[in-house]
Amino acid sequence: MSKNYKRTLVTCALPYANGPVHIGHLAGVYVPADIYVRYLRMRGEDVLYVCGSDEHGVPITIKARAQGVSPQDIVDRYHRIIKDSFSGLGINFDIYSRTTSDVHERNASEFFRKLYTEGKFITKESEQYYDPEAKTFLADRYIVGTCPKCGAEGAYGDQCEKCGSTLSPEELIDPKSKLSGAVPVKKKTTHWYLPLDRYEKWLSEWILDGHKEWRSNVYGQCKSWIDGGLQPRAVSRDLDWGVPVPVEGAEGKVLYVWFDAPIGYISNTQELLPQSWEKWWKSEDTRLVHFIGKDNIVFHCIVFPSMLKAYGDGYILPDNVPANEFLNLEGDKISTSRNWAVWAHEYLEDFPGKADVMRYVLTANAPETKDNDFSWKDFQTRNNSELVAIFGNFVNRAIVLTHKYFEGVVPAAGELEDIDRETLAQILPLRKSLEDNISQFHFREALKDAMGIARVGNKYISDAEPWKVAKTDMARCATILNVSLQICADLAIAFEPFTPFAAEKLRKMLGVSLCAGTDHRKGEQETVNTYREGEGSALHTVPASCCGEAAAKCPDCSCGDSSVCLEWDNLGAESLLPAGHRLGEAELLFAKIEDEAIAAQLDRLARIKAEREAAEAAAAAEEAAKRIEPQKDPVSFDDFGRMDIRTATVLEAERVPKTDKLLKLTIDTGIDQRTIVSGIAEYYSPEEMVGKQICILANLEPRKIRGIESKGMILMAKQGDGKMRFITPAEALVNGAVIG
Ligand code: B3M
Ligand code: ZN
Repeated sequence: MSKNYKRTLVTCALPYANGPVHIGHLAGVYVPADIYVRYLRMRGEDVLYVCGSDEHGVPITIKARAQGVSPQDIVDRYHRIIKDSFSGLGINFDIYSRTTSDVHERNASEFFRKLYTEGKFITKESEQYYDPEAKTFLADRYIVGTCPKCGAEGAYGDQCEKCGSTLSPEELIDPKSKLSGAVPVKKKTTHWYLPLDRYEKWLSEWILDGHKEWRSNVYGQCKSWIDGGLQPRAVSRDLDWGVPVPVEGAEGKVLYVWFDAPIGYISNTQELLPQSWEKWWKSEDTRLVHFIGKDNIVFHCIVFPSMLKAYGDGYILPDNVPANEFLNLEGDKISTSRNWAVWAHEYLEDFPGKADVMRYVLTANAPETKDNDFSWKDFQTRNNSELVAIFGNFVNRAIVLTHKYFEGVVPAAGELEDIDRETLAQILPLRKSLEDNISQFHFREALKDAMGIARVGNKYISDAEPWKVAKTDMARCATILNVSLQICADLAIAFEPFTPFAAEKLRKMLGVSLCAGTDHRKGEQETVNTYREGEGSALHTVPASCCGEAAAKCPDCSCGDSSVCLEWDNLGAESLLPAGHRLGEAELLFAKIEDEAIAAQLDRLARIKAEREAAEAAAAAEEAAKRIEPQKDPVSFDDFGRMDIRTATVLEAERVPKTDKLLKLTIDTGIDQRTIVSGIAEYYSPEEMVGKQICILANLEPRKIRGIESKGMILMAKQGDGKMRFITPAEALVNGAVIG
């Protein structure tokens, strides 16, 4: 950190409560943030970690309409699913609240009212898109059209899901109402705007001059927004779901969701720490870090800071905004609306006890500098070849062999040999690299460093082969296992931020506890070095003094069940586990993932893709069917009069050999029986045609088709989607009836 802060406030983008969270959200925002918070806490930092559901906005009201329920029903359902998903993945915020809370409504209203009263807004009458059928203004996602940036269909009025561009409804090509499908009309309405242009100079100094260290994708997006000239941004909407605009004459208007949601970070903090929240939001001793996805950069780097600047009162600004790019799934963009996602709650059901595996894989593939891809094959490979075969295998051999040869007690090491010293000497550099990488939000690289420790251990025990040495030199075997167990203890520390459940399990096997620093979930209580029961860290409440101890016995540790209390600074130190320390029982750290489990997931996606393609084809066909051929050039009445169109009945029908499209029909024209060859085999089987009364052009000059003389033509109606149907009289007529 560039400055000596006393505490760190970490916020995570508030997920919209219009659906569950998926692996794209986890990879983009929540797993990296959780790694960062766990790591800072282990370094003894005082961290507050807040998030909550974003419960306003049009996506929620659209879903409510579609399901015939209230928006509150939608947010209640998904708030619970999302909150449980985070907990199941070991993403343990100090508070996970919601923007329909009373505290937030009061807070957001007060925030708006202060800016309004102090004249920080401008009001503008403008023409907004209005749905004449649904009789409602079309804000944001109520309107869809073609994205002007990438040409994707179905772009929303505020954002294109395909390319991530932030849009305004006016930019959409061929806009349509999402509610009724009607073409929207423009209607006058008045709204309040935050004049971002007035903050342009200040933003340029604060970001472009002052935060060159921000990630290039974040810095670059801010630069292009600022260089492009900032425009006033609406902070209210004509909607009935949201925080009502708290001023006279604003009936039917609510705060724009992107005005109210970031204030949710402050509201969540106030809910948790009603007395002491301001030290987190209004003290220069607090470092604020926003974890978000790239589609939220402008709101967290331009809009929200401008709001805080306008509000004044000492609000701090983000010190960093490590926004990730997008994660794709099996080579295609993750999409809530297309159900092309791995939903967090479904993953936890399908892979019980494997929260760490997903955390690990999403970090290993994190889209930190560019979009990246998640594949189930890679998920299985990383679990089986890295977590099981290296990390788990190493730990298992070290612990099982200690039980086998030394009754589960850490044996004393004899004189270390070069291989022992060289092996142990690799840990500290890996720790240093891990620390540098996490501090720079390079979590992929940091995970490689942690995995590097496991590789070092695994190679050491494989080369040293204690199971062979035990046959002849038990003292040497003791040294090898002692060294191996020290590296296991290193892993129990290093992996706590990444795979907290496995790290906890490993600590249990090693018979140690962990000092994981402070948390604030208990609200205003005195900050203690709280050890959290069973939420990714088998920890117990201990007096603050405990964490001052190194890995030696922890005299005050109230956990009492462990002679060793690890902390970050023990990573790479000598003899974390003293000789004589008793281990816990050995158990598998990670289990193999079998092909069947992966196949089931790929089948699920294949079904979703097939259903989507069928729906898209049907929609395309429906669209195509409406495409009408332009009328042909005029013909004279005489020209038409020369065509002899008659009714006729099909007597026989058969496919023309070696063709896909031709039927040979024998028909009764009332004049004669004749053969017609017709290209209708794609639309009708021979059986379907026999007995049907059709209309034919009887005096079409005969012609040979595939060696068959065809005398006449069946009249067919063809839609824009290519669908063809023969024409038949409204009721049966005699064959030969003249059609004119
Ligand atoms: N609800 C998340 C999104 O755009 C949005 C974040 C709000 S953070 C204040 O998907
Ligand atoms: Zn686009």
